[in-house]
Amino acid sequence: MTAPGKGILAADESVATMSSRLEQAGVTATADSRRTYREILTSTPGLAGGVSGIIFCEETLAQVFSDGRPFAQAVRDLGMLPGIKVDTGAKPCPGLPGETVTEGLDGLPARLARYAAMGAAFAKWRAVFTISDNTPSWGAIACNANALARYAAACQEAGIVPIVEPEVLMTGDHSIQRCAEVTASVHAAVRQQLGLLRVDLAGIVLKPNMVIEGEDHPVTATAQQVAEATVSVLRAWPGDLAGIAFLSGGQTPQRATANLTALQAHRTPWPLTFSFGRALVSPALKAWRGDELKVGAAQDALSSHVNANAAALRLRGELQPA
Ligand code: 5MM
Repeated sequence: MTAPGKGILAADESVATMSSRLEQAGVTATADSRRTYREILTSTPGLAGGVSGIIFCEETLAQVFSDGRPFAQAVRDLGMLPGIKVDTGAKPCPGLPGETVTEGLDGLPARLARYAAMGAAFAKWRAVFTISDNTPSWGAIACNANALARYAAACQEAGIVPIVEPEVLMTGDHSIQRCAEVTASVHAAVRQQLGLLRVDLAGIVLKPNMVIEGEDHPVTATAQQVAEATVSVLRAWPGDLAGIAFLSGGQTPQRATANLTALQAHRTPWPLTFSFGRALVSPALKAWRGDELKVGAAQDALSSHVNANAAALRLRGELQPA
């Protein structure tokens, strides 16, 4: 999953999110249009050159390619690993108005056994934190960190590699410094809970947000500032973590790639790669719009963004100080 020069493609939008993105692109949302779109992405020629694994949602993992092969099998045949999002979404957190807790722990071991039998090699769980004057609260941080750790422990017992995704959203007008403080607090709680549940850090991939200003903040940080602030927060993680794969969080594809490039200039004990969703697939969806004559254009768009990010990873050796 953290092979040199490769990242992870996040194509695990929930049915609701995927449907709304398809409708916005002028495509009627059905189980089959969601399937077709995921097959177009997955079968992009040469994708395995820059992508080690693809995350799907449960619906896609249960679907088949147009030639009848289950998605998990087709992905493996193409030289990548199939993964599955196993949380059931961020839901209102009782007692904490306006905040969420990510659910999906009930029955998780049985579901993980089923996903493993369907061919899933890894899993993903995303906790979501919003920055405002009084959020995230310690309560929201604590219960989401505990759920992430329980999920990760269950994955390791099931022989599935967990991607642990604590996402501090870009929504808001906060500064990059405030994002750094909140991200550091969230990570500290996640590390503590992973430790309490004896999760083997060498067997997890952390999927964090980059440390970046809120989307309504008046000043846009440079890629070097984002990289510096991000690595400063991440240095609290021990060196035995298997790898760090960033989400894009609503950054433009160009900014996400520039920031990923700047991150490669920092010497770290773990690989710093990408697990982007929107920053990889948005241009492809825009190019496709449900038109079968545009499948090639959609795949070219995905390829070009995957290749740009994979190229950034290959700069690691060159950009780091000797
Ligand atoms: C692809 O989107 C994933 C699932 O979102 P929903 O369950 O809300 O539909 C999401 O978890 C994604 O994997 C991460 O947020 C990273 O995606 P971005 O677009 O932020 O890189």
